[in-house]
Amino acid sequence: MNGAQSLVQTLLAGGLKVCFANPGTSEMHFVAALDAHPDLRCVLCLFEGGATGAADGYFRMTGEIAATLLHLSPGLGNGFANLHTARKAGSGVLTIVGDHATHHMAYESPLKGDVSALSRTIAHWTRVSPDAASVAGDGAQAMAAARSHSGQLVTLILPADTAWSTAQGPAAPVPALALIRPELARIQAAAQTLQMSGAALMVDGKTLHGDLGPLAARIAKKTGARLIAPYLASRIRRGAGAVAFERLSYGVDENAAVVKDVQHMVLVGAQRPTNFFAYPGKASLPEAPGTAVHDLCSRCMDVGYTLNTLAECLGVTANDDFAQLPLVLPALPSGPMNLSLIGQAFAHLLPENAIVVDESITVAGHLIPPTARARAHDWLHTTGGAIGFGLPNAVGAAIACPERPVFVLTGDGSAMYTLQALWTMAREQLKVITIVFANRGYQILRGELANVGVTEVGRNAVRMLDVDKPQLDWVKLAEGHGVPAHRVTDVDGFVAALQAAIAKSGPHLIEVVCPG
Ligand SMILES: Cc1ncc(C[n+]2csc(CCOP(=O)(O)OP(=O)(O)O)c2C)c(N)n1
Repeated sequence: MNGAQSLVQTLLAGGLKVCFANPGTSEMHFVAALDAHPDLRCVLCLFEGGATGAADGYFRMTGEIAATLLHLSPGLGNGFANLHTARKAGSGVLTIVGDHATHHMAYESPLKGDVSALSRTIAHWTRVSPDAASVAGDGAQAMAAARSHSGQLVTLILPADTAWSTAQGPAAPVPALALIRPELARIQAAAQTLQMSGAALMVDGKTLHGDLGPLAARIAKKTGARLIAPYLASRIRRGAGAVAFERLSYGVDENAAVVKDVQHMVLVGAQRPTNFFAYPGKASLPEAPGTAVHDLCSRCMDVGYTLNTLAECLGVTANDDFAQLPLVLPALPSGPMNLSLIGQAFAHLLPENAIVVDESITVAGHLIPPTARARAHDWLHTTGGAIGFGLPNAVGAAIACPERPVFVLTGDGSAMYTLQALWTMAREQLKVITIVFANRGYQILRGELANVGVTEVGRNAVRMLDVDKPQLDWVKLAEGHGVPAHRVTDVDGFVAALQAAIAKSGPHLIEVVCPG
């Protein structure tokens, strides 16, 4: 058995099911070892950002880690932006990077680079396997690290000779670290704080989509505290039956308005709210000066224990009721192109238990409100603010949940970053419906230019913000990747295309030609 085989068997023994891959020569022994184990699903992504984004989507929907297989430092670099987004989402990802054989590193070969240094700027845990005998043990440790602290980014770097040299055999799985818990006295104090006037319970992570959501809502109801979720959630349950979370906002002023009356902000599994960007003369933090921020339980700690203990302190029981959203479907609209009506049509047609991956940037304001009370669904945001997350994330979500339809809402600018994910959707026959809002530009940046005080927009600015001349043809781009597609220019066309896409199997793309 060689090092690569010992690693694959270790990963399988540890419960790994999927590897999103973009291999090269230095990973060929690993590829050969994977070939002997069809029970580990290998998905080719055609770009490393596709692989890392898919692993993020997979974790968001399963709470389980997937692996990515990347090629030296250029491969890891290509995967960086979506690792950044995964980190902000709190996702665990096991990244395996092949590197040159140890003796080859003495020379300046074309692909030589500092993989460790690159990894350490983004990953929580980085290790270079020193020899074939260590690879299996390092693999088991890497899996444990990726599952620890509720999910971490982990990079295991395999010099090619550690993969091809003789190894002893696979290693037994290593358990993830136990989650750290806040002291009981701090939880008891927080229970008191939540009953004070102006208190808010800020939650994030799995509280937004699992059983902990109703628990947090019951705590909020019992104490009178507001229950607030971030603007960008890695995954939030929405629609009929979901918890009615208040949400923070994108804009600095809107964000400040949400929390202006909060005097005590209790964070449980949530980070301190921070505005997206700094602007001249505007604050970085949304809360009013003097607001007390109580960091009770960080998101890498034991959020379940903390909320359950808070509930015990307060006498909250599973029989207490809490505010749940009712089903309210807008009527099916028709007429000329109008983004508000497109939002209503989407809300009307969204199937039960769908997954929505949202990178629709400026169009989101038309899509989020009407879907709030649609059929129950999960909504995944671009937590890291780095565009190019949507299509790959949908690949991972669809592989994680093959029985659920996945919708990607994306701007045309964002979709261009990682459009080769369409090919993976076609090859794997994933039920992903991609809706591209083709406003032919970076619309949000036009607004941001105005935000920094620019009133005269000249040739250079226009040429950096318009995605036009030549015009992108999303139908041809999709078809060229093996995904059937429609272009729609009015609401009726959108309704018909979406109904048809929902009714059939496999992926589909709808290009919505819309104003900026
Ligand atoms: C990796 C990365 N590069 C650049 C940006 C800056 N940026 C933010 S939004 C955006 C354009 C988005 O355009 P599109 O997806 O078409 O959405 P629209 O603004 O038109 O609604 C850009 C370039 C970013 N957020 N991330």
